[in-house]
Amino acid sequence: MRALLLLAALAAAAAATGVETFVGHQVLRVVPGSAAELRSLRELQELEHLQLDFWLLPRGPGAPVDVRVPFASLQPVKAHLEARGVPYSIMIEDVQALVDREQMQATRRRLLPTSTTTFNYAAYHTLDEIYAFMDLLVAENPSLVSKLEIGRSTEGRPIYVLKFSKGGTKRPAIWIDTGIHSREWVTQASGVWFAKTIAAEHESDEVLASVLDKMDIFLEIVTNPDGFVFTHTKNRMWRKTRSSHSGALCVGVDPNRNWDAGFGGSGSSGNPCSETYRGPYANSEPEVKAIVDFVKEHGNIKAFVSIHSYSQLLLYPYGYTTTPVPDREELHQVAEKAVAALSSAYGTKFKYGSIITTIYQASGGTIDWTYNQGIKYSFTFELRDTGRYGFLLPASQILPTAQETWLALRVIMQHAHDHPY
Ligand code: 0X9
Ligand code: ZN
Repeated sequence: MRALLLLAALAAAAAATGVETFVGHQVLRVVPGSAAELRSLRELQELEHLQLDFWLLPRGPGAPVDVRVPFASLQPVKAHLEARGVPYSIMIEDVQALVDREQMQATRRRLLPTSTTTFNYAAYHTLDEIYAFMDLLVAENPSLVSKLEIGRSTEGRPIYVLKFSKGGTKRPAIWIDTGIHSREWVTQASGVWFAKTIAAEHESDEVLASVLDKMDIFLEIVTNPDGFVFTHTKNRMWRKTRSSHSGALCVGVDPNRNWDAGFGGSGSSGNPCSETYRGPYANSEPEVKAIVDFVKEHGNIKAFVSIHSYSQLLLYPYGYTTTPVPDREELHQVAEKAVAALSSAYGTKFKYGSIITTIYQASGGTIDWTYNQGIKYSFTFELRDTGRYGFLLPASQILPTAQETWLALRVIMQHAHDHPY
């Protein structure tokens, strides 16, 4: 009863401050069994007034589609599916209940960290806490770690990259980014854990030590800072950037459709209100442009790994075309080794393959651009889970998620180290 009252109070307080709530929203899973059932889902996608939020987009017959349905749309959506004989199940009964649980766990601590040793890696953190963590890590490891500001977000926030380097100039490098989609919280949390793990194990972990003898590692933990702040303050389900482009009624661009690789093609939207809005032109988003400029100016990045959630996938290019990449064979083998290492920790199963054959066509995506820039080892992950909690993965899964992913990253880094090009 007391918990219920607390929840009611939290919801009321949230409503009063303009915070988006998800009371009574459900996440439905639909597995279309035929092309006709898939069409029924695509019809739903077109109905903007329903305000549906596709957590997993329609891909093809047999592939699950997860969709967050606001309370007011539940009846029409279920009726639409039932009338067409499309089966569905309820993955999340009440989205707000999970958001509240996450918030209650997080409010136990709200002090800025004072050391990377006492930092709670098993909790979700705000932007300020993560930025404070970065400064602590740099201060505690001055000969290994430095912090670069590679640009500013639309709302003027600094965009930081951690550099792990034992010396040299423009050494061949490995790039890792997390959190380009702001609501994919387990990715930023994993990024924090990778940072402290690199600092803690750069001598004891033989693979890491040999990688860092020849290469540098760049890690961008909060790749979409404006979106991330928005997920903490206004709308936990925010995915895009926070830019407004002239004339658009809706805010934000999908930063994984804004890159100059097949930009504007299918698998992206020209509608500013869509969750996959590509933006007015390639690199329109300062968060994307900052990385583009950095990669070009550096000129010696050999592996590029962009980390998303959820679905448990390890993917390589392309997403915008079915034409296989020239390095398909090698990338496929690296992915196979990486997912084997990943599952050795907790048995978590990852599928792997090219983006377009494994999920769906997505144009203007990060790693298609990096691959076309000549970065052969371009990969993208979709971390846990497969839909039980989706973007609302309980904090208790942060450490296992980060640990298993790290094993896969080590394989990719070692392969890049052993196969210079
Ligand atoms: O649609 C996307 O951008 C990715 N899925 S997500 O749920 N994280 O939004 C899939 C596109 C494939 N590319 C990458 N995973 N980068
Ligand atoms: Zn994503």
